[in-house]
Amino acid sequence: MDPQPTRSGVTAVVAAYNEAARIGVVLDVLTTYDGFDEVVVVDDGSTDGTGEAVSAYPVTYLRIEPNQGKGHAMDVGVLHASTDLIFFSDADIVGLTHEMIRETVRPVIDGTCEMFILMRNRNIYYLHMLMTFIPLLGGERALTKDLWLRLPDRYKDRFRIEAGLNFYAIYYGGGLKYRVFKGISQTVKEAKFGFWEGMVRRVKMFRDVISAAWELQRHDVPATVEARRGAVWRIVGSVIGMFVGLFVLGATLVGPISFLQAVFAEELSADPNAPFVRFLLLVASSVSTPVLVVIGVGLLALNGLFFAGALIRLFTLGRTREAA
Ligand SMILES: Nc1nc2c(ncn2[C@@H]2O[C@H](COP(=O)(O)OP(=O)(O)OP(=O)(O)O)[C@@H](O)[C@H]2O)c(=O)[nH]1
Ligand SMILES: [Mg+2]
Repeated sequence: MDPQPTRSGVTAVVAAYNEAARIGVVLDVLTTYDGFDEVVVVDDGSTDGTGEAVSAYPVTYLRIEPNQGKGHAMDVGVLHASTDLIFFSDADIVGLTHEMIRETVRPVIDGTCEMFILMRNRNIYYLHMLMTFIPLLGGERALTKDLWLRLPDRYKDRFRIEAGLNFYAIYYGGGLKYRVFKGISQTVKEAKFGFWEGMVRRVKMFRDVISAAWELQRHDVPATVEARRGAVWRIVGSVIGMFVGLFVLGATLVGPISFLQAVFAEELSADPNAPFVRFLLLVASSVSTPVLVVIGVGLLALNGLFFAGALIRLFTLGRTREAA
Protein backbone atom coordinates (compact mmCIF):
# COMPACT_ATOMS: atom_id res chain seq x y z
CA MET A 1 0.00 0.00 0.00
CA ASP A 2 1.22 3.50 -0.82
CA PRO A 3 2.18 5.54 2.21
CA GLN A 4 -0.56 8.03 3.08
CA PRO A 5 0.33 11.63 2.43
CA THR A 6 0.72 13.69 5.56
CA ARG A 7 -2.45 15.65 6.13
CA SER A 8 -2.39 19.26 7.15
CA GLY A 9 -4.45 21.71 9.14
CA VAL A 10 -7.01 20.92 11.84
CA THR A 11 -10.29 22.71 12.54
CA ALA A 12 -12.07 22.07 15.83
CA VAL A 13 -15.86 21.89 15.41
CA VAL A 14 -18.22 22.05 18.39
CA ALA A 15 -21.95 21.48 17.83
CA ALA A 16 -23.90 22.96 20.70
CA TYR A 17 -27.52 23.02 21.71
CA ASN A 18 -28.32 24.90 24.92
CA GLU A 19 -24.85 24.54 26.43
CA ALA A 20 -24.37 28.08 27.84
CA ALA A 21 -23.48 26.71 31.26
CA ARG A 22 -20.97 24.13 30.00
CA ILE A 23 -19.37 25.20 26.73
CA GLY A 24 -16.89 27.62 28.35
CA VAL A 25 -14.97 24.77 29.99
CA VAL A 26 -14.53 23.13 26.59
CA LEU A 27 -13.59 26.35 24.77
CA ASP A 28 -10.98 27.18 27.44
CA VAL A 29 -9.15 24.04 26.31
CA LEU A 30 -9.82 24.20 22.57
CA THR A 31 -8.89 27.87 22.08
CA THR A 32 -5.57 27.48 23.92
CA TYR A 33 -4.49 24.38 21.97
CA ASP A 34 -1.71 25.33 19.55
CA GLY A 35 -2.57 22.74 16.87
CA PHE A 36 -5.90 24.14 15.62
CA ASP A 37 -6.14 26.49 12.66
CA GLU A 38 -9.65 27.51 13.74
CA VAL A 39 -12.25 26.69 16.38
CA VAL A 40 -15.81 26.73 15.04
CA VAL A 41 -18.88 26.68 17.28
CA VAL A 42 -22.16 25.81 15.60
CA ASP A 43 -25.01 27.00 17.77
CA ASP A 44 -28.03 24.99 16.74
CA GLY A 45 -30.92 27.27 17.64
CA SER A 46 -30.06 27.45 21.35
CA THR A 47 -32.44 29.46 23.50
CA ASP A 48 -30.34 29.65 26.68
CA GLY A 49 -27.72 32.25 25.73
CA THR A 50 -25.13 29.86 24.35
CA GLY A 51 -24.20 32.61 21.84
CA GLU A 52 -23.32 35.07 24.64
CA ALA A 53 -21.29 32.44 26.47
CA VAL A 54 -19.28 31.84 23.30
CA SER A 55 -18.74 35.53 22.48
CA ALA A 56 -15.91 35.82 25.03
CA TYR A 57 -13.78 33.33 23.04
CA PRO A 58 -11.70 33.69 19.85
CA VAL A 59 -13.86 31.31 17.83
CA THR A 60 -15.91 31.39 14.63
CA TYR A 61 -19.53 31.43 15.69
CA LEU A 62 -22.17 30.06 13.29
CA ARG A 63 -25.84 29.96 14.16
CA ILE A 64 -28.57 27.74 12.76
CA GLU A 65 -32.21 28.49 13.32
CA PRO A 66 -34.35 26.68 14.25
CA ASN A 67 -32.70 23.65 15.90
CA GLN A 68 -31.96 20.89 13.36
CA GLY A 69 -29.96 18.31 15.29
CA LYS A 70 -26.35 17.42 15.95
CA GLY A 71 -25.41 15.80 12.62
CA HIS A 72 -26.57 18.76 10.57
CA ALA A 73 -24.78 21.24 12.85
CA MET A 74 -21.55 19.26 12.49
CA ASP A 75 -22.00 19.35 8.70
CA VAL A 76 -22.31 23.13 8.76
CA GLY A 77 -19.08 23.32 10.78
CA VAL A 78 -17.15 20.96 8.48
CA LEU A 79 -18.28 22.70 5.30
CA HIS A 80 -17.04 25.97 6.78
CA ALA A 81 -13.61 24.47 7.56
CA SER A 82 -10.77 24.86 5.06
CA THR A 83 -8.40 22.26 6.58
CA ASP A 84 -7.82 18.58 5.71
CA LEU A 85 -8.66 17.47 9.24
CA ILE A 86 -11.49 18.01 11.68
CA PHE A 87 -11.53 17.56 15.45
CA PHE A 88 -15.05 17.24 16.88
CA SER A 89 -15.81 17.89 20.49
CA ASP A 90 -19.10 17.83 22.38
CA ALA A 91 -19.87 21.03 24.25
CA ASP A 92 -20.67 19.38 27.58
CA ILE A 93 -17.47 17.60 28.56
CA VAL A 94 -15.13 18.18 31.48
CA GLY A 95 -11.51 17.09 31.77
CA LEU A 96 -10.36 17.31 28.15
CA THR A 97 -6.64 18.14 27.97
CA HIS A 98 -4.24 19.29 25.24
CA GLU A 99 -2.41 15.99 25.55
CA MET A 100 -5.62 14.04 24.86
CA ILE A 101 -6.30 16.19 21.80
CA ARG A 102 -2.74 15.69 20.56
CA GLU A 103 -2.98 11.91 20.95
CA THR A 104 -6.31 11.87 19.14
CA VAL A 105 -5.22 14.02 16.21
CA ARG A 106 -1.71 12.60 15.65
CA PRO A 107 -2.67 9.17 14.17
CA VAL A 108 -4.95 10.88 11.65
CA ILE A 109 -2.30 13.42 10.65
CA ASP A 110 0.31 10.76 10.03
CA GLY A 111 -2.15 8.47 8.21
CA THR A 112 -2.19 5.58 10.71
CA CYS A 113 -5.99 5.68 10.48
CA GLU A 114 -8.64 7.95 9.02
CA MET A 115 -10.54 8.52 12.24
CA PHE A 116 -9.46 8.36 15.88
CA ILE A 117 -12.04 8.30 18.65
CA LEU A 118 -11.34 9.56 22.13
CA MET A 119 -13.48 7.35 24.35
CA ARG A 120 -14.41 8.63 27.79
CA ASN A 121 -13.62 6.18 30.52
CA ARG A 122 -16.51 4.28 32.00
CA ASN A 123 -16.12 1.76 34.78
CA ILE A 124 -17.27 -1.19 32.70
CA TYR A 125 -14.49 -0.62 30.17
CA TYR A 126 -12.03 -2.21 32.62
CA LEU A 127 -13.04 -5.39 30.88
CA HIS A 128 -11.11 -4.60 27.76
CA MET A 129 -12.83 -7.31 25.79
CA LEU A 130 -16.15 -5.57 26.33
CA MET A 131 -15.03 -2.74 24.06
CA THR A 132 -15.58 -5.04 21.09
CA PHE A 133 -19.29 -4.94 21.80
CA ILE A 134 -19.65 -1.31 22.81
CA PRO A 135 -20.48 1.08 20.01
CA LEU A 136 -17.79 3.74 19.75
CA LEU A 137 -20.16 6.68 19.87
CA GLY A 138 -18.05 9.28 21.67
CA GLY A 139 -18.36 12.83 20.36
CA GLU A 140 -14.63 13.62 20.64
CA ARG A 141 -12.88 12.41 17.51
CA ALA A 142 -10.43 13.43 14.80
CA LEU A 143 -11.02 12.55 11.16
CA THR A 144 -10.30 13.63 7.62
CA LYS A 145 -12.65 16.04 5.91
CA ASP A 146 -12.59 13.55 3.01
CA LEU A 147 -14.19 10.88 5.20
CA TRP A 148 -16.90 13.35 6.16
CA LEU A 149 -17.60 14.17 2.51
CA ARG A 150 -17.72 10.46 1.59
CA LEU A 151 -20.47 9.79 4.14
CA PRO A 152 -23.95 10.03 2.57
CA ASP A 153 -26.08 12.93 3.81
CA ARG A 154 -28.74 10.58 5.20
CA TYR A 155 -26.37 9.77 8.06
CA LYS A 156 -25.53 13.43 8.80
CA ASP A 157 -28.72 13.67 10.73
CA ARG A 158 -29.17 14.11 14.49
CA PHE A 159 -27.50 11.27 16.45
CA ARG A 160 -27.15 9.00 13.40
CA ILE A 161 -23.85 10.64 12.67
CA GLU A 162 -21.38 8.72 14.86
CA ALA A 163 -22.60 5.27 13.75
CA GLY A 164 -22.40 6.41 10.11
CA LEU A 165 -18.88 7.77 10.48
CA ASN A 166 -17.61 4.60 12.18
CA PHE A 167 -19.04 2.38 9.47
CA TYR A 168 -17.68 4.47 6.61
CA ALA A 169 -14.23 4.74 8.22
CA ILE A 170 -14.06 0.94 8.41
CA TYR A 171 -15.61 -0.04 5.06
CA TYR A 172 -14.97 2.98 2.83
CA GLY A 173 -11.99 4.64 4.45
CA GLY A 174 -8.62 4.29 6.06
CA GLY A 175 -9.95 2.60 9.23
CA LEU A 176 -10.65 3.80 12.73
CA LYS A 177 -8.82 3.51 16.02
CA TYR A 178 -9.77 4.54 19.52
CA ARG A 179 -8.36 4.93 22.98
CA VAL A 180 -10.05 5.12 26.35
CA PHE A 181 -8.90 8.18 28.30
CA LYS A 182 -9.33 8.55 32.02
CA GLY A 183 -10.36 11.82 33.65
CA ILE A 184 -12.87 13.02 31.09
CA SER A 185 -16.57 13.11 31.80
CA GLN A 186 -19.75 14.81 30.64
CA THR A 187 -23.13 16.03 31.73
CA VAL A 188 -25.90 13.59 30.89
CA LYS A 189 -29.15 14.66 29.27
CA GLU A 190 -31.18 13.97 32.41
CA ALA A 191 -29.08 16.54 34.31
CA LYS A 192 -29.33 19.12 31.51
CA PHE A 193 -33.00 18.89 30.64
CA GLY A 194 -34.59 17.32 33.73
CA PHE A 195 -35.32 13.65 34.18
CA TRP A 196 -38.31 13.14 31.89
CA GLU A 197 -37.24 15.36 29.00
CA GLY A 198 -33.75 13.87 29.30
CA MET A 199 -35.17 10.36 29.08
CA VAL A 200 -37.26 11.24 26.03
CA ARG A 201 -34.17 12.70 24.35
CA ARG A 202 -32.17 9.58 25.27
CA VAL A 203 -34.79 7.28 23.73
CA LYS A 204 -34.76 9.40 20.56
CA MET A 205 -30.96 9.18 20.50
CA PHE A 206 -31.12 5.36 20.75
CA ARG A 207 -33.68 5.34 17.97
CA ASP A 208 -31.32 7.38 15.77
CA VAL A 209 -28.35 5.10 16.49
CA ILE A 210 -30.29 1.88 15.93
CA SER A 211 -31.98 3.08 12.75
CA ALA A 212 -28.61 4.20 11.37
CA ALA A 213 -26.96 0.87 12.24
CA TRP A 214 -29.83 -1.04 10.64
CA GLU A 215 -29.72 1.02 7.46
CA LEU A 216 -25.93 0.76 7.24
CA GLN A 217 -26.09 -3.04 7.47
CA ARG A 218 -28.89 -3.26 4.89
CA HIS A 219 -27.69 -0.80 2.30
CA ASP A 220 -24.06 0.08 2.79
CA VAL A 221 -22.13 -3.16 3.31
CA PRO A 222 -19.71 -3.42 0.35
CA ALA A 223 -20.39 -6.30 -2.06
CA THR A 224 -17.13 -8.13 -1.21
CA VAL A 225 -17.88 -8.02 2.52
CA GLU A 226 -21.43 -9.22 1.88
CA ALA A 227 -20.04 -12.10 -0.23
CA ARG A 228 -17.50 -12.97 2.46
CA ARG A 229 -20.25 -13.11 5.11
CA GLY A 230 -22.28 -15.38 2.78
CA ALA A 231 -19.29 -17.70 2.38
CA VAL A 232 -18.78 -17.87 6.16
CA TRP A 233 -22.44 -18.84 6.64
CA ARG A 234 -22.11 -21.54 3.98
CA ILE A 235 -19.04 -22.88 5.77
CA VAL A 236 -20.94 -23.04 9.06
CA GLY A 237 -23.91 -24.73 7.35
CA SER A 238 -21.78 -27.29 5.54
CA VAL A 239 -19.85 -28.23 8.71
CA ILE A 240 -23.18 -28.89 10.44
CA GLY A 241 -24.27 -30.93 7.40
CA MET A 242 -21.08 -33.03 7.53
CA PHE A 243 -21.66 -33.71 11.24
CA VAL A 244 -25.19 -34.93 10.50
CA GLY A 245 -23.72 -37.18 7.75
CA LEU A 246 -21.19 -38.62 10.23
CA PHE A 247 -23.99 -39.11 12.76
CA VAL A 248 -26.02 -41.12 10.26
CA LEU A 249 -22.98 -43.24 9.25
CA GLY A 250 -22.14 -43.84 12.92
CA ALA A 251 -25.71 -45.08 13.36
CA THR A 252 -25.34 -47.63 10.55
CA LEU A 253 -22.05 -48.94 11.97
CA VAL A 254 -23.42 -49.63 15.45
CA GLY A 255 -26.93 -50.39 14.35
CA PRO A 256 -29.35 -47.42 14.26
CA ILE A 257 -31.47 -48.36 17.25
CA SER A 258 -28.63 -49.08 19.70
CA PHE A 259 -26.74 -45.99 18.39
CA LEU A 260 -29.69 -43.73 19.18
CA GLN A 261 -30.18 -45.43 22.54
CA ALA A 262 -26.52 -44.80 23.39
CA VAL A 263 -26.52 -41.15 22.23
CA PHE A 264 -29.79 -40.29 23.97
CA ALA A 265 -29.27 -42.54 27.02
CA GLU A 266 -29.64 -39.62 29.45
CA GLU A 267 -32.87 -38.37 27.90
CA LEU A 268 -34.31 -41.89 27.82
CA SER A 269 -33.47 -42.61 31.45
CA ALA A 270 -35.16 -39.34 32.46
CA ASP A 271 -38.18 -40.03 30.27
CA PRO A 272 -38.41 -43.35 28.38
CA ASN A 273 -41.10 -41.76 26.19
CA ALA A 274 -39.20 -38.55 25.28
CA PRO A 275 -41.10 -37.56 22.10
CA PHE A 276 -38.12 -36.40 19.99
CA VAL A 277 -36.08 -39.56 20.75
CA ARG A 278 -39.15 -41.74 20.14
CA PHE A 279 -39.57 -40.04 16.77
CA LEU A 280 -35.90 -40.71 15.83
CA LEU A 281 -36.21 -44.36 16.92
CA LEU A 282 -39.35 -44.74 14.81
CA VAL A 283 -37.58 -43.30 11.75
CA ALA A 284 -34.50 -45.49 12.40
CA SER A 285 -36.54 -48.68 12.69
CA SER A 286 -38.35 -48.01 9.41
CA VAL A 287 -35.24 -47.20 7.30
CA SER A 288 -32.98 -50.00 6.09
CA THR A 289 -29.22 -49.91 6.64
CA PRO A 290 -28.28 -49.48 2.93
CA VAL A 291 -30.59 -46.45 2.71
CA LEU A 292 -28.94 -44.96 5.83
CA VAL A 293 -25.49 -45.51 4.29
CA VAL A 294 -26.57 -43.73 1.09
CA ILE A 295 -28.02 -40.81 3.13
CA GLY A 296 -24.90 -40.55 5.32
CA VAL A 297 -22.42 -40.71 2.45
CA GLY A 298 -24.58 -38.32 0.41
CA LEU A 299 -24.72 -35.75 3.23
CA LEU A 300 -20.99 -36.02 3.81
CA ALA A 301 -20.09 -35.71 0.13
CA LEU A 302 -22.49 -32.86 -0.69
CA ASN A 303 -21.56 -30.82 2.37
CA GLY A 304 -17.89 -31.55 1.76
CA LEU A 305 -18.31 -30.02 -1.70
CA PHE A 306 -20.18 -26.98 -0.30
CA PHE A 307 -17.48 -26.60 2.33
CA ALA A 308 -14.65 -26.67 -0.22
CA GLY A 309 -16.52 -24.28 -2.54
CA ALA A 310 -17.18 -21.76 0.24
CA LEU A 311 -13.58 -21.99 1.43
CA ILE A 312 -12.23 -21.30 -2.06
CA ARG A 313 -14.68 -18.37 -2.40
CA LEU A 314 -13.51 -16.94 0.91
CA PHE A 315 -9.89 -17.30 -0.11
CA THR A 316 -10.33 -15.64 -3.52
CA LEU A 317 -12.39 -12.83 -1.97
CA GLY A 318 -9.60 -12.19 0.49
CA ARG A 319 -7.09 -11.95 -2.35
CA THR A 320 -9.24 -9.54 -4.39
CA ARG A 321 -9.54 -7.27 -1.40
CA GLU A 322 -5.83 -7.19 -0.68
CA ALA A 323 -4.97 -6.45 -4.29
CA ALA A 324 -7.47 -3.58 -4.53
N1 LIG B 1 -26.12 21.18 17.13
C1 LIG B 1 -26.74 20.39 17.97
N2 LIG B 1 -26.02 19.83 18.91
C2 LIG B 1 -26.68 19.03 19.74
C3 LIG B 1 -28.05 18.78 19.68
N3 LIG B 1 -28.36 17.94 20.66
C4 LIG B 1 -27.19 17.70 21.31
N4 LIG B 1 -26.20 18.39 20.76
C5 LIG B 1 -24.81 18.49 21.16
O1 LIG B 1 -24.19 17.25 20.96
C6 LIG B 1 -23.36 16.95 22.07
C7 LIG B 1 -23.76 15.65 22.67
O2 LIG B 1 -25.13 15.70 23.02
P1 LIG B 1 -25.67 15.00 24.29
O3 LIG B 1 -27.14 15.27 24.34
O4 LIG B 1 -24.85 15.39 25.46
O5 LIG B 1 -25.48 13.49 23.91
P2 LIG B 1 -24.52 12.41 24.53
O6 LIG B 1 -23.36 13.04 25.17
O7 LIG B 1 -24.26 11.44 23.47
O8 LIG B 1 -25.46 11.71 25.56
P3 LIG B 1 -25.59 11.90 27.18
O9 LIG B 1 -25.18 10.58 27.74
O10 LIG B 1 -26.99 12.20 27.50
O11 LIG B 1 -24.73 13.05 27.54
C8 LIG B 1 -23.43 18.14 23.01
O12 LIG B 1 -22.37 19.01 22.72
C9 LIG B 1 -24.74 18.80 22.62
O13 LIG B 1 -24.74 20.18 22.83
C10 LIG B 1 -28.79 19.40 18.65
O14 LIG B 1 -29.99 19.27 18.52
N5 LIG B 1 -28.07 20.20 17.82
MG1 LIG C 1 -23.45 14.61 26.68
